[in-house]
Order: sequence, then C-alpha cells, then structure tokens
Amino acid sequence: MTVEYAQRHFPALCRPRLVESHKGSFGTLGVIGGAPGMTGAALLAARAALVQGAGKVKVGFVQDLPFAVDTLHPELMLMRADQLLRSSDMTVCVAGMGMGLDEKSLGLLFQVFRATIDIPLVLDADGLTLLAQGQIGAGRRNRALVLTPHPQEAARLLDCDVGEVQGARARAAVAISRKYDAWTVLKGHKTVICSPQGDTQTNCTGNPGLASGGTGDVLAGMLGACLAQGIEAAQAVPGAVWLHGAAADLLVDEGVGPIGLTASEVSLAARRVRNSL
Ligand code: NPW
Ligand code: AMP
Ligand code: MG
Repeated sequence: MTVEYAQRHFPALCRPRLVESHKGSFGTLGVIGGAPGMTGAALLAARAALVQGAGKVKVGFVQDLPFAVDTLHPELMLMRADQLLRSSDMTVCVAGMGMGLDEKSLGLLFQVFRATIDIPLVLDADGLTLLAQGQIGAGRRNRALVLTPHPQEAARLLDCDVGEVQGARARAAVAISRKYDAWTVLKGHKTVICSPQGDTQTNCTGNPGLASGGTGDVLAGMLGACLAQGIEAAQAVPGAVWLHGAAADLLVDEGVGPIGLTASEVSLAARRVRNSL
C-alpha cells in the first residue's frame, strides 16, 4: 500500500476537510440489518461507517431494539428498521448485513429498494442472498447501486456454481453488474470491482487476515461512509476496497495478524490509513 497510489487513483478520498464543514456535510447513513443472532453484523458496519467519517449513522435493526445504546459508540442512533425507513432523512443506505432470510427480511428489502430510489444503496450479505431469490428486483434507480458479494453470494446472484465464479472472477463480476445495472465488488483474494458499464479493476491490497467473520460487514459500512461523504461511486467503491485491504496490510505489518485479526481492528486501522492520505 502506498499513499501515492491512493492519491493518484482516489484523490477524492484524500481531500482535507474544509474548515467550514459540519456534520451535515458528510451525510446521514442508514444501516439496515442485524436480525436476532446477528446484531453484530449491523453494528460492525455502522461503527466502521462512523470511524470512516460519515456525518451521522443510524442503525435500523431487523428486530426489536437489542439494547438502548451501543456503549462502545453511543454516537450511533439505534432504532428498528421500519422506523429508520420511515424517517427518510438518509442520504445513503447500506443494507443486508445479518438481515436474515425469512419473509419479514424479504419484505424489508422490498421497502429498502422503494425508500432508496434517489440515494445510493450498498447491498451486502443476506440482502444479496434475498435479491438472488428473484422475488423482488432492484427496479429503476436514480443513484448508484453497489453489490458486494463474496464468491458464494455471487454464485447465488448468477445462479451458478461457486467454482464457476472463482474460475473466471472478472467475467462473473461483469455478469452481475450487467444483470443488476450495478457496481459489483466481488470479494476475496484480489477483489474484482466492476462498474455498471462493465469496466473491471482488481484491488491490490488485503491479505488472509481478512478471512474472519465480520470483515465484509465492515467493508459495507466503509463503502457507505465514503458515499455519504459525497465521493462519487467511481472513486468511493474502489477506494473503500483499497482502504479496507490497506488497513489489514498495516495491521499485519505491525504484527496484529494475519492470525487473529478482527473486523473491529480493521475498521479502526482504516481510520488511521484514511487520515494518513
Ligand atoms: P465454503 O465454506 O468454502 O464451502 P453465506 P456468511 C463461501 C452475517 N454475519 N471463497 C463459504 O463456502 C452476514 O452479514 C454476521 C470461496 C461459506 O460457506 C450474513 O448476513 C456476523 N468461498 C450472514 O452472517 C459476523 C467463499 O460462502 C459461504 C468465500 C451469513 O453470511 C459474520 C458462506 O456464505 C457474518 O458476517 C471465498 N472468499 N467467502 C455477526 N457478528 O453478526 C465465502 N465463501 O452462507 O452467505 O454466509 O457469509 O457467513
Ligand atoms: P465477507 O465474506 O463478506 O465477510 O467478506 C470478507 C472480506 O475479507 C472481503 O472484503 C474479502 O475481500 C476479504 N478477504 C477475505 N479473505 C481474503 C483473502 N484471502 N485475501 C484478501 N482479502 C480477503
Ligand atoms: Mg459478508
């Protein structure tokens, strides 16, 4: 990872904050997920978004509130998903992390698509698995849709075998982008990013320390935060992927991992990398 690489490819990620800026300058991110048993997935995404610079972060849980406040990050505003979708002051939405796969989750995903026609939407994890079932579609959208599948989720979206995805990763990413008119982030070693127009690029950061539960949820939150700060998808998508991998690389250089690296640590290291750009 080099600072020069980021400055050349993602200059918008490197811009200093204007002295007159305020929290409204950096967006209100809505994070929807965290069904019972997977509360942590939504929290990981929300916390990652907070420390990646989103102005305000609201979490809409797919369950009654598991607790009144996140004691590690009381900055987060916690509510039920249906309340968040009704509040409608979101400027960006990230949905799907630990969302669950039942009828209630499917209904919520339908509402997410309806509520986000005019704002960028990042869809991850169970949100992708539900989308792959084909009962609801992304519909016509006015702003970016970003899909962040791991290989198994990609295989579900394409209704094929995971081996086919891994055997031709760029081709799979292009197929997903075409099918859903979306940005695709096909995760794993050498993450492939594809624009809605079908242009691909391969990320150069990251390591097997990232192979642990929750790191994908953190990436989704970071992506949402970059979009919430007004960075266009063309830089926010590859930029957030680069930053996430660069954070893991920094931690391994420091002896924190690859073994035992946690998603929360990646989130905090990504803040250090971002502020060093
Ligand atoms: P295998 O094991 O190799 O056969 P699922 P999930 C495959 C939430 N989480 N290359 C792999 O296949 C998420 O947000 C909650 C190849 C594996 O079996 C989701 O909502 C957490 N294969 C939900 O859990 C922390 C790969 O995919 C299968 C691959 C389910 O998500 C954890 C798993 O896929 C988690 O994030 C690769 N690079 N990567 C929490 N703290 O609350 C994955 N696979 O069935 O979609 O399950 O990814 O665990
Ligand atoms: P998920 O499977 O949704 O939790 O996402 C895992 C995250 O870790 C993605 O950003 C992957 O690209 C990343 N990751 C997992 N394994 C590796 C690896 N071997 N090398 C680089 N990145 C990885
Ligand atoms: Mg995941």
